[in-house]
Amino acid sequence: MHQKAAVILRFFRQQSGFVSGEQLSRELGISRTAVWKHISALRGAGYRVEAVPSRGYRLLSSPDTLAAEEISVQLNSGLIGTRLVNLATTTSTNFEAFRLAEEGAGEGTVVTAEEQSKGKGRLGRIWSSPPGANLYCSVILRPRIKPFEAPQLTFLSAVATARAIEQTTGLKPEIKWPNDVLIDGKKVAGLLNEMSAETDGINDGINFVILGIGVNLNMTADQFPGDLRHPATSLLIEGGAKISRARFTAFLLNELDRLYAGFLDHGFVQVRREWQERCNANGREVVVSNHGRDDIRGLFAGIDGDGALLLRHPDGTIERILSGDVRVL
Ligand code: BT5
Repeated sequence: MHQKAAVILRFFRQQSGFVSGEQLSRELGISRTAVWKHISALRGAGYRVEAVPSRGYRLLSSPDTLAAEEISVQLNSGLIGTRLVNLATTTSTNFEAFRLAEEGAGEGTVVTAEEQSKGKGRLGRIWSSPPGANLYCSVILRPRIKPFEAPQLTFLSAVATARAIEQTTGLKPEIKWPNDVLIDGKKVAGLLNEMSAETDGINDGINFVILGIGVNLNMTADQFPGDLRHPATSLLIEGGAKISRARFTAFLLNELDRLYAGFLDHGFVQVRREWQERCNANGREVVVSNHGRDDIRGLFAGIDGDGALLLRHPDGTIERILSGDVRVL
């Protein structure tokens, strides 16, 4: 979006009601004809703007996009979202964010996309990403932690996503270890952490971490592929109301910002507590399947300080599990 058009939008939002063409032309230092051209461009981008000759312009509605201008006006974060990059289409926002991070993009940069042609799940799986329906975003972080601590950050995105769902819909999401957010047992969001690190054994450290977050917002039942591993849903299906994607994204980034600040100051303890409160498996019997190995059955006993799943066996011993799929029995 042209920078002047973005400024006009900001005026509309600060001043409810009409903004005169004369004021816009004065404040922006451009002619009334130029103002009119930017208004036309905004209309072309899906904004409904009323024009009344003696009064000026008034914003009636905004399109449901993830445009940076739409998200940033609703952000109150300190770090996350300081730079917002929205792509009309991309292979994967994680891939784009990784590339930007390698080129030096700053901590807190967020890449969103209207659609992904190769949305990534774990282990080479595909994340279904139809256009204009959902949130696909990737956040660049550069924490000074050790590579083995990086998985803890997935728990931040899970808690931030659960909070944002609660705040925007009133629905009660649950978190499933390690990276799913569920509503009523159905997957509504998936998280994918990726990292670039030095692991030479001497100066082990993280270059950056990409937090990939996919949330099904306005996806309809017919848009889900037929061969999903687990039942899936969207906030529209569960709550019956369309979600403003930009508003949801701003809520999510605001929460992630708070959680990340807390993580940097106090470590994993607080996030872990909230994550465990929101977990779907507390004290329940679960089966963990771990890619080719035999399924393991036991009682879910929470997560440890590294984020590993703790499974209690009938003889009382506790097993730490670092990866796998959990099913509550
Ligand atoms: C995940 O993988 O749940 C991680 C998904 C991360 C997606 C985000 S979107 C933004 C960012 N950019 C990316 O490219 N990725 C991240 P996993 O646990 O492996 O689950 C993948 C499985 O979930 C698939 O094999 C399908 O069975 C199912 N699935 C695919 N699309 C889905 C969807 N939209 N909603 C629910 N389930 C889905």
